[in-house]
Amino acid sequence: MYGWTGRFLRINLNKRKAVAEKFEASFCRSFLGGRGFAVKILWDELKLGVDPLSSDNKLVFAAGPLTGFALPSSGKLVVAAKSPLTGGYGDGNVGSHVAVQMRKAGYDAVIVEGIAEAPTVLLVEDESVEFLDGKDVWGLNSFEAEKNLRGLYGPASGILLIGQGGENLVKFANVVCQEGRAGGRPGMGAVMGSKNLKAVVIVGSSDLSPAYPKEMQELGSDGYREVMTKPSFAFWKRQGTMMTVEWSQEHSVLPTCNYSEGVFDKAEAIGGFAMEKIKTSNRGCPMCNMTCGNVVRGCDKKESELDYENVVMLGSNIGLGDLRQVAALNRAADEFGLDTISLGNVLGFAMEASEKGLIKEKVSWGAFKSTKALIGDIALRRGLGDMLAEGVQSVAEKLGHDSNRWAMHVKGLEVSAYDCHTTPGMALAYSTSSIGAHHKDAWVISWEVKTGREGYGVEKVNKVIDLQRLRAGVFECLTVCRLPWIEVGFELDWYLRFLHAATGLELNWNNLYAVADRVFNLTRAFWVRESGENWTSEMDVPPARWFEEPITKGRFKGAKLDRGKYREMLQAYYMRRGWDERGIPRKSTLKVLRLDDVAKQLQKHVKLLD
Ligand code: PTT
Ligand code: SF4
Repeated sequence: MYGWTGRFLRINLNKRKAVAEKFEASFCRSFLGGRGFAVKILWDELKLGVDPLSSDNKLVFAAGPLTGFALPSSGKLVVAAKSPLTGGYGDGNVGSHVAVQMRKAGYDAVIVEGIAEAPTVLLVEDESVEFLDGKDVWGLNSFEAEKNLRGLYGPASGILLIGQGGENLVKFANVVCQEGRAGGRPGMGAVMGSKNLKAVVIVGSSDLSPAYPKEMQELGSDGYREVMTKPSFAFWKRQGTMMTVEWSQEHSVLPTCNYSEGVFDKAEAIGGFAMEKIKTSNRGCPMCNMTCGNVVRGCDKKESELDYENVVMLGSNIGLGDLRQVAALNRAADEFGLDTISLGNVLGFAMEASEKGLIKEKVSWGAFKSTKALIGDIALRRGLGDMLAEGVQSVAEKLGHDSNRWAMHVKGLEVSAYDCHTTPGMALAYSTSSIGAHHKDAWVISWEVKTGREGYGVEKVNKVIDLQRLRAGVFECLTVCRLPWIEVGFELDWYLRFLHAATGLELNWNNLYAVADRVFNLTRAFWVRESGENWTSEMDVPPARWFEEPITKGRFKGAKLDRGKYREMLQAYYMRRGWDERGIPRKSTLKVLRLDDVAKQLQKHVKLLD
């Protein structure tokens, strides 16, 4: 087998045991890697109804067949588990030296089981696995802990870790690394914390062997060169994802004050051009020449790496229009290891709840100092912070008074940084995403804004599915960064050529879409199995605010979504996916995708239609 190492490393923290396991070539062809491997492992191995923060949950770090080769933007992996935030399938994609080192150590994935007795650092050096005492780094923020570990294991080591947010089981804690890379929005950091695992350190020493080494080398250099010749490359290096702030403002989709508006009075002050004025350098993931992390100094004098989502959620969505202050909040989130999207969402919700008198604490829009203090309280679970650490769905359940109508989440995962009062297609993308309201599976909004945002027609459904195939399927299984394709127009066929050189397989797009559909349906099956007969199509409906409270500012003043039309669009989506009216895959759909065993299993928990 070429391309894949053909081995998983299974770690049992209770028993302090590590076993390398081989897997079959047919497994690779069916699930490809990354999210595909992760969801298959979790489907097969997790008991139904397992508590996500218990010893029985498993944390999977999975790479793809291109990871670690000298190919554009290929230094990423997927981190996955049953989510403590949503109760469903959860994952995230993070750029990290761990991705490269894990493959060089000879593994396509690391599966972590059980709970360590005391804080632990897992050290993997090729075949050697050690369970090190982690008490010196437990309690440190992620920057301090990483510096400490890097001092011990060298600059080339791969290190993925959690901050105090993960240690304290904040439901939206993520895993972080390299002072500004982060992933696993639905609480993957909390799962790691529940296992008493502060950090994973991997050092690998073997070279990966592709099927066609010469072809691989040539394609790699040609690919990097091609990326750099794209007309938008230079501007991308200047602003990265930050250019989207101005775009969102222009198109009235910039989340503002808990998604009550789509424009922000101070958008310019937190936009890409404002960022350029204070930018000091670029950082990025391994194997990437597009390095898009914009490093600035915040008002706390510390460095902070700015991306669109971070700035919007900790800026306009909480009414804060000072970029250096936003940068300081973002730095705090990275230090504590809290997902910035869910954090900004929870903070915006708390500000609105405070304004409406639903909580006694004063949490004001745009107030920097008290917000920074509240972030600390969330990470350390103090006072109001303890309640907010459970995520917006749970807080709304506690507060009542119809606050669930403006709790901005789908299936428990807080909405990312695009307001959908005027974009039904994006609302559908959020609502049908594999992990809850994340934009990663189908960022349809840019197409929708260009081609007509009013419609709820089948062309939008088709576009969402096409994007889900590519983004949720192909990119998350390959685990390579999708930004070269989206942002500078690096053509998709490069990935077929890369796959050929790496694996020796002549794969075409139909082959890859079949994998994507298989993985997407298996992910849906995971959610449905957990919910059983409680599963309904309501799970795929976006927050009530977008249907009930029109925006009051900007050129789309008065606009909101239409519930009846949304439901029709959702049914069209289900039909095209081969799912029934509840959004559950039909037996025939699972059969075509060679998931007959999944259908058999699922039928024990919910009635499947033919
Ligand atoms: C991703 C989500 C995003 S999406 C952002 S900014 W973005 C936030 N970044 C956070 C952060 O930073 N610190 C923090 N404490 N929490 C954060 N939460 C948010 O997490 C990221 C880039 C970006 S920047 C994007 S769009 C692309 N995402 C990709 C993806 O999902 N898949 C893929 N194959 N390629 C991608 N390329 C891009 O990667 P989640 P990163 Mg990310 C500081 O994690 O859970 O998937 O949520 O990993 O290495 O930081 O790169 O405007
Ligand atoms: Fe990482 Fe940005 Fe490069 Fe993608 S483009 S691999 S997110 S640095």
